[in-house]
Amino acid sequence: MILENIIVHKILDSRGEPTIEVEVVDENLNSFFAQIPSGKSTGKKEAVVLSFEEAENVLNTLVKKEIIHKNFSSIKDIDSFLISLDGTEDKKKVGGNLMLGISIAFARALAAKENKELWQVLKQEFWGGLISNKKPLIFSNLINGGAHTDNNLDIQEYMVVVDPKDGTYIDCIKVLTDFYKKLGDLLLEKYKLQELKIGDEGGYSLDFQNNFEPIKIMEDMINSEDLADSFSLALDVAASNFYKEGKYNFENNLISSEALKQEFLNYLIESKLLMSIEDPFDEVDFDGFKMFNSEFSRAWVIGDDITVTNPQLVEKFAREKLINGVIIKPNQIGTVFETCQTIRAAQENGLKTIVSHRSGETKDVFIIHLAKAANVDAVKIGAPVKERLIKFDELIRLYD
Ligand code: 2PG
Ligand code: MG
Repeated sequence: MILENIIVHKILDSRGEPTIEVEVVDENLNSFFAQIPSGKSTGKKEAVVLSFEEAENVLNTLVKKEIIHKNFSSIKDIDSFLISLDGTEDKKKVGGNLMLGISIAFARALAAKENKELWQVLKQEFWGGLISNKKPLIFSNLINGGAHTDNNLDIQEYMVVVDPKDGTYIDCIKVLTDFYKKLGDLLLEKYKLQELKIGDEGGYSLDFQNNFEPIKIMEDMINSEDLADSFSLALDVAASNFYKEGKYNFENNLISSEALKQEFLNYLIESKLLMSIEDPFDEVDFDGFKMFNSEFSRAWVIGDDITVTNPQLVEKFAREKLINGVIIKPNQIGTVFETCQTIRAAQENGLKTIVSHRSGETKDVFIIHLAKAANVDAVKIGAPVKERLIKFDELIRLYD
C-alpha cells in the first residue's frame, strides 16, 4: 500500500477543544480520515499529544518525506516504521496523536483496498481472522463527577453496564436511552431542579449527599424498572485526580489507601449490582490496587491511568495481580499495532478488556471496529446522547 499524501486538519472535539484529523491519500487519490479524541483525566505515561500546529510542522518537515511513496504491507509495517522514526519512549517527537491518526487512516485505506470493513482488516492482521460472535457489554456513563464536571462528586463516572444477551443492540440501546431519560426525570424531581447540567460524557451533573448516593439511586431504579437481569453498575473512580502526597482527598477528608479501600468494600456490600471499579487508586499506589484486587474477587478491578494501554505495563500488572481487567484507549499508546498488542497481552493474561472512548470525543468510530475485531468484553462509550450516539449507531450497524 502506497500513500500519495498525508494532511493534518484542525477540528474541535466534543468539549470544543482543538484536536486533529488526519487524512491519508492513496494511490488512486482516494482520501481516508481519522479523528483523534482527547482525555482530561490522563495517565502520566500516556503518549505525548502535539498541538495542531506542532503536528502540522512535524508532518511536513519529517514524516511526509519518510512515508510518502514508500510501500507498507500492513498496519504493523507502517506503525513500526513510525515508532522507529519517532524513537522516543513517550512519542514526543512525532506525537502520539499524529501517529495514531496516520495509523488509523492507513488501516481504513487498507480496508478499502481489500474491499473489507475496518474491523475485518484488524481481525485478520492481529487475531488471525478467527470468527466469534461475542457481543460486548456497554458501559454507559450516566452520572458525571470528578474532572469531567464541577459538582461535588469525587468519583468521576457512574455507569450502567448493559448486557445485550441474545437480543439486538438496537433494542438494548432503546432500553438504555429510556433509562437515561427516566433517571433525568427522577433527579429533577428528587432535587427540585428546573434543569440538569450535563458533564463531559453526557451524564448528569449535580451535587449529591455523598459518593455512594448515585449508586443507590441507579440501583433502586434498575430494580424498580425490573432490569436487574441485564443491567448492572460500574464506577470509574479516576482516583489519581484526588490523590495528594500519599493520601486521598475524599469527601473533604484526607484518607489513607486502606480507608478508601474500606469505602469501596462498603459499596460492594451495599450494592449487589456494582460489578466493576476502574482506577480505584492512584496510578502509583500499587499496594492499594493489589490489596483491593486480592480481596474483592466479585468485582472487576480495572486499570486505566495505571496501564495506559501499554503492553508491558498490562502484562506486568496482570502478572502481579494488581488488576483483573483493563481499559484500552488507542490514543494512550499512539498506534493501532501497539493497541492490538496490548489487547492481546491482556487476553493472554486472562484480563477483562474494555475498549474505551475519551472524555473529549470526535465522530470517529474506530473503537467500535476495534472492539469487534478483538472480541473484547465491553465497550465504554458514555451516555446515549449527542456526539456519543454515533458510536451507539455503529455498534448497531456492526452487530445487529
Ligand atoms: C477515563 C476517560 C474516559 P478521560 O478516565 O476513563 O471515560 O476519561 O478521557 O478524561 O481520560
Ligand atoms: Mg478511566
